[in-house]
Amino acid sequence: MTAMRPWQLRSEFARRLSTMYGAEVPAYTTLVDVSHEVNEELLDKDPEQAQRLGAIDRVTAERHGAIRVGTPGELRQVGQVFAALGMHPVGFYDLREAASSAVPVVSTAFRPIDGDELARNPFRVFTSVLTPSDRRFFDADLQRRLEEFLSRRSLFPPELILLAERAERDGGLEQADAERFLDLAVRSFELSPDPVDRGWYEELERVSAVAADIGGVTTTHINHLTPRVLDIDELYARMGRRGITMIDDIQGPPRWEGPDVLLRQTSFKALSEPRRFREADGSVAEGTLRVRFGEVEARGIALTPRGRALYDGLADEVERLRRDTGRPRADVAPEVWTRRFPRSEHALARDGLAYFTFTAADRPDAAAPPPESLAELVDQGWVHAEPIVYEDFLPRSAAGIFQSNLTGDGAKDTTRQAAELDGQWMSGVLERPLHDPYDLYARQRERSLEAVRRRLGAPGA
Ligand code: OOG
Ligand code: NI
Repeated sequence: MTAMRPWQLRSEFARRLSTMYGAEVPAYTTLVDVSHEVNEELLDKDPEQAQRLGAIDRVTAERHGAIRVGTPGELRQVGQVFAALGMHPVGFYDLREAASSAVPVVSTAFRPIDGDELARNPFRVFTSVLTPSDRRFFDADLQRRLEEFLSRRSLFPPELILLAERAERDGGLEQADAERFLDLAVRSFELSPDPVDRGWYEELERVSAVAADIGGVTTTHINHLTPRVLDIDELYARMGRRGITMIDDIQGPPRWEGPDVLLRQTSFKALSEPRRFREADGSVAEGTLRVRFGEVEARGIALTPRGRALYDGLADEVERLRRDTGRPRADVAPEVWTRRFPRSEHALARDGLAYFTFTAADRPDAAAPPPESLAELVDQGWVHAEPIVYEDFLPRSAAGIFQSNLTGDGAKDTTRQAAELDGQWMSGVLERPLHDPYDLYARQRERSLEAVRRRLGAPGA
C-alpha cells in the first residue's frame, strides 16, 4: 500500500476539484485553456523570464478557489479538512468595510506555507465566514433565525472529518483512505441539487446576496476556481474574442513598465444556472440562480509592509484622480505608478519595499572583503536577489471579486453596531495559529540571508 502525503493529497484534491468545476461551469474550462495558451507562448518566447516567479509546472497546475461558510463550527471543520492537505490559515481579511458594497463576512486563506510545499503545489482557498452578529446587516430576530437554520445543517460528513484528523496526525493517508477522503472532500464542494427555500433565500438576499448564498441553502459550494496566467492583459483580450465578457477592470496594480507586484485579477460574472425552488405553498418550481463565476490572476512580487503602504497610497491616489477627472483607471494608474513607484526590482530590493531571497554569487576575483550592507552587496554583485512571489490576496480586489455574483447592493445600516471580529477571533475559532503573511515572507528572506552570511562572513548582510 502506498501512502499519500499531504502535498499529494493537495495536488490530487485541486486536480479533481478542477475537473468537477469544469464539468459544472464550462466557461471555467475556457479560462484554463486560454491561460495555458498564453503561458505556453510566453514560455516559448523567453523561458527564463516566464519562470522567474515560479516554475512552469507549478504555474500550470496553480489554482485558488473560494468557499463561504456560515458558522464558527463550520469554519473549524474547513480548517481540519485543509490541514490534511497541508494548507494552513494565513491572514485575516475584513470585507465588511468594503466601500463598494456590503459583504457580511470575514475571511482567511488556507495555503501551504513552506517554500518547498508551495513549489510542489501552491493550491489555496480563500475562505469566508458569515457574521450574523453584525448588527449593521442583521437584526436580532434575523440573526436568531439564521443561526438556527445554520445549526441544523451539516456541511461535512463525520467520516470526512475523521479521515482529515487522521491524515493530519499521521502525515498522510493510505491509498484506500486517501481515495475515500478525496471523494468525500470534493463532493462537499459540489453544487447541491436540493431545492432552495425561496422565501428564506429572498429574505436574506435583501440584506446581502452573499448572506443568501451562504445562509439561504443547506450546503456549501466552491464559487470560483482561479488559474494563474503570466500575461493577464493578453488573456483579457483573448477572452473577449472568445465571447466571454469579463468585468470592466483588471483589479490590483496596473499594467506598466516597472516590476509586477502583488496580484492582478479579473473575472467574469456569475452565470445564470437552473435551480429548483420550494415555494411558500410547498410546491417545487424551476428557477435560476447566479452563484458561480470565473476568475483569473497574475502574481507578482510580495511587498513588505512599507511597500504595501506605498501601494495602498497609490491605489487611493488613482481612485481620487479617476473620480476627479473622469478618466479610466487604465489610463490614470500607469501615470501615477510611473511617477511614484520604483521602476526596477533592484530599487525594490535596495529600498526594502519588496521581499527577495538572496544568494551569494561566485566571485573569482573576490580578494577584497565584502561590503557590510546588503544594499552594497547587491549593488556590487556579491549577492543575487531573487523575488519572492506574493502568495496571498488583496482585500480591495477580493471585495471587487465578491461583486461578481452580487445582484443587488443589499442593505447595510452603518449607524448600527459592528461585531468585533479579528485575527485573534479567527484563530480561536479555528483552534489553530493564524499565520501572518509578512512573517512568512520575512522568514524566507531571513533564512536566505543566514546562508549568505555563512558564505561571505559579512556581518552587515
Ligand atoms: C471570495 C472573493 C475573494 C479573491 O480572489 O480575491 C477571492 C468569494 O467570492 O467568496 O477569491
Ligand atoms: Ni478569487
